[in-house]
Amino acid sequence: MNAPVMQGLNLNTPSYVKNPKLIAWVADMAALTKPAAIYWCDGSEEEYQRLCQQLVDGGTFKKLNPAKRPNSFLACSDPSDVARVEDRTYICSEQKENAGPTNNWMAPADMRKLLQTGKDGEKALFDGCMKGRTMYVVPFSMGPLGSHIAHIGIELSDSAYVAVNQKIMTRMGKAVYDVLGVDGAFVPCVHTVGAPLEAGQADVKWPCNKTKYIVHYPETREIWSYGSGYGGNALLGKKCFALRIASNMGRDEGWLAEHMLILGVTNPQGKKYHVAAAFPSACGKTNFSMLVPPEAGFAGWKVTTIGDDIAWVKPHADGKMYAINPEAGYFGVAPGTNMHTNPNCMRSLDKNVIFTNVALTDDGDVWWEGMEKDGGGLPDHLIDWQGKDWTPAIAKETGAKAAHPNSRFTVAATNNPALDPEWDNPNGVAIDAFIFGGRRSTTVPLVTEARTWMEGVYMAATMGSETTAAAVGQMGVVRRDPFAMLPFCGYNMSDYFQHWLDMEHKLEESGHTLPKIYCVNWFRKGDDGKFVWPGYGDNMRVLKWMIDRLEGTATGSENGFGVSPAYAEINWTGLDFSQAQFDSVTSLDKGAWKQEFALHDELFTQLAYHLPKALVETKTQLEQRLTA
Ligand code: SAT
Ligand code: MN
Repeated sequence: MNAPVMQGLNLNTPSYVKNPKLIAWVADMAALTKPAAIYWCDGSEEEYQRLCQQLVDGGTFKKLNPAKRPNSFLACSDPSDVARVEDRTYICSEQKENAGPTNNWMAPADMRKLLQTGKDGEKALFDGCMKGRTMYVVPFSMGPLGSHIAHIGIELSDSAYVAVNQKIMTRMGKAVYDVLGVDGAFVPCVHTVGAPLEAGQADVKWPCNKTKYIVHYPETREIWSYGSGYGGNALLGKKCFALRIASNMGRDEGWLAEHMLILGVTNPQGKKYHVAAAFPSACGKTNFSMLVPPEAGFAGWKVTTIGDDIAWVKPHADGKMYAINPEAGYFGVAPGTNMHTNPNCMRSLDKNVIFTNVALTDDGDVWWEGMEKDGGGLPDHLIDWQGKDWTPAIAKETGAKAAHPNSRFTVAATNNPALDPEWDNPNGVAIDAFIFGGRRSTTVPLVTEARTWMEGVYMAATMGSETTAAAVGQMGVVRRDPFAMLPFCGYNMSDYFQHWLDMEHKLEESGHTLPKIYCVNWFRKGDDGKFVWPGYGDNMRVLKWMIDRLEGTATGSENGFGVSPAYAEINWTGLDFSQAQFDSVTSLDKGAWKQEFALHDELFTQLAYHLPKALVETKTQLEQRLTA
């Protein structure tokens, strides 16, 4: 152990931590936040069990019935702290233009006053914010340890809930320090629930603060998070690092940090393809990444998961784009998950899971809306996510949900029976196709292949989606969500478009055929307001058409937007889906597209600064083809 650095507080630095910059930073942060103790996580199983028990003792965790859900826990948050807070999320670049019109911005100097140094006699938010609490030092690698694509972060947090979640979500532990060495680089991430404890004051089970700040300094690659203990606000490796900070790294270094699942799809002949797909939060990325092909008509086809939420994609000297999943676990949406929608996920959740904001059954297990479809029907009685009694009668009368719509499970990737053998390969997997999809009840067809890289980038850039419960705010309104990155792109969105356009030339130089780009929409609704496309496992039918296109066996037809399948090109074995139904999910309505292009115009007006001219030209061409 090193000698104490701070007055009155022992840093307790373990001897295996040898990075002076890291040690000095921890000392500085301890001096600012004034925790009662510092604990360096080693990532061991023993430590995980000990911290979970501590969370049980403190009331944050409830241990589930080990006969039903071994080694699993339920946490229920403060009702005000249930999702990402986009209006409290800031990109503090030196120049406002570099954050762009889609991000909240404050000058870094002003933000530092607010968070760190104080101003006009007012105390800084982080000053003493960890009083009475333990500061956990959480070392993690985003990506396989030591991979040339991976990066290291260190999260300082006063939440043990964060420490145990990070153990599942990242490669967390001692071994990170071996990679970091004496002078390795790391992304400093400081997180506090913003609820200091005065001497003798009892803690609450989910401490948080009404005031919230989720702050990124892209130039210095720092993350500061205040006031929330939930998901992407607090598990800083995820959206804050792996997307907002990493997108900045990617722009500077020539790679991509994307809100994408990665899957492997193997045909009956054993040939394997890799696909990366972007959808907004809570639009089925986890389901798609764990897809089980229909039994009938797809014998020998196999889908395997590499990642369910984030992809780091790097062009390689061999002319291909290689992707890794920087995460090591899944923080997925529970409601709607069942044996029909995602059997692999249900099996992943058998044991060793942390659940947040789902309901508790009378026999000490968990429940959420959608589980009734697995044969059991509705349970007679539950304790809902807010600790209140729930019965089918109460639900009918009040509409109360047993589980919060953004309730989540945290589970290790290794629990997934469909885990791809390459998921941990430090070199990543070569991507054959990118898919972009939004949640649109009208207008956007089931599947379209972009004719060119340029048109694919256009489709992704102008993507719209109906909002979900994953972020605080109104649900179900269509907003533009370029590349499903609207809340996650850590720099100017128009520069990000240009970065994507530049990839074409990077790869062309090495003589490679680029990945194909597809636009999909599983969510078209009929006149009855119901989804027409069955989705889930049946999305395999669309995926197979894409593979046929890659192999050159499907011709498709040009529809102005791009290339779409003919009805006869889709394998319909085992599904009763008529030509008329197919037409209703693939049709292009001229009137609707006129309105759609007006929305693209609005987006382009908002993004006018640095907007690539090529996108505006592409719009003119597509508009002529689609609405003429
Ligand atoms: O809260 S998270 O950002 O982790 C999940 C999501 O919104 O996609
Ligand atoms: Mn996500």
